[in-house]
Amino acid sequence: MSFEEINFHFSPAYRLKNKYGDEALVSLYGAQVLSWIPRKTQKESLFLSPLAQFEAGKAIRGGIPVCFPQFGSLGNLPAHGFARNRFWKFHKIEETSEHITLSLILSDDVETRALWPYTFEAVISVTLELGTLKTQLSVRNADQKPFSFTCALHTYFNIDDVNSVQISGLEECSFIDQVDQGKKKEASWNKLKINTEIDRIYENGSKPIVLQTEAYKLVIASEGFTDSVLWNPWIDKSCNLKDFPDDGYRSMVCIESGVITLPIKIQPKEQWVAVQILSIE
Ligand code: TA6
Repeated sequence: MSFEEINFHFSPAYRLKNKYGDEALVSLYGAQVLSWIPRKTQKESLFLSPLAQFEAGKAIRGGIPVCFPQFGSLGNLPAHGFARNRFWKFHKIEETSEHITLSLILSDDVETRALWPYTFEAVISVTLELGTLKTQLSVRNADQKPFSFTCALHTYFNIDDVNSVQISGLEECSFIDQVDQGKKKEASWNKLKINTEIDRIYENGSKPIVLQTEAYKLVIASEGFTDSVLWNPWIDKSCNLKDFPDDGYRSMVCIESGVITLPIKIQPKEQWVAVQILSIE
């Protein structure tokens, strides 16, 4: 196992390696996983935009952005909340013979309280095992009053070609179609094809999703997350994102684990935990 702190653009970052040769890179800024290279494929599994902006206050386009305490524009905070636009703090590193876990912590401060008037502690724990990357989000209510939040691990996957990727596990789930006025739609029951902008919030519980590309088969499982988001910006939106290549839609798909449709409410001193488990088969 190895753990190395490096400078990555404007932020400290931590390079994790396990004894099998799996590697991950996690930035202190946003507590964002930026790279995961399983030994089994020796390929980058996560998409990181070549035009990503590495500037304090801006979200890094790619990897696993942490959306907290708000998903998307479902509230009056900046899009996807503030957690991905702030420097977290190193919390701890834990190692066993089989895995290495890095934990980073974000607590409230005068800026966050001006946006979201609560005292909290959020911890992101990234665990690297053989062929598996676990990303756990825990939120503790350190306030005297209850608070509610929505969240997601907005994971960008690297794919060879959007025309050949296959996604299964969502066929039976109803979804909210964000590109059709947020209409609730019934299960499509057929193989998912991405050939236009797709932005769907599936209430799929913790049912695993399988992403099959030409290079690898990846299972996206979770515990504690109740919804999954499927997003590909396609052509027009790609051209309108300045931190994203015009043809970037061909090489990525976001499959995100979150709690979106039914906000989480925690009482003072309570803690909520959920984990996304990515496994290469
Ligand atoms: O997760 C899908 C989504 O909510 C899309 O609607 C799109 O806005 C995407 O997130 C990216 O959001 P961002 O704020 O990172 O540009």
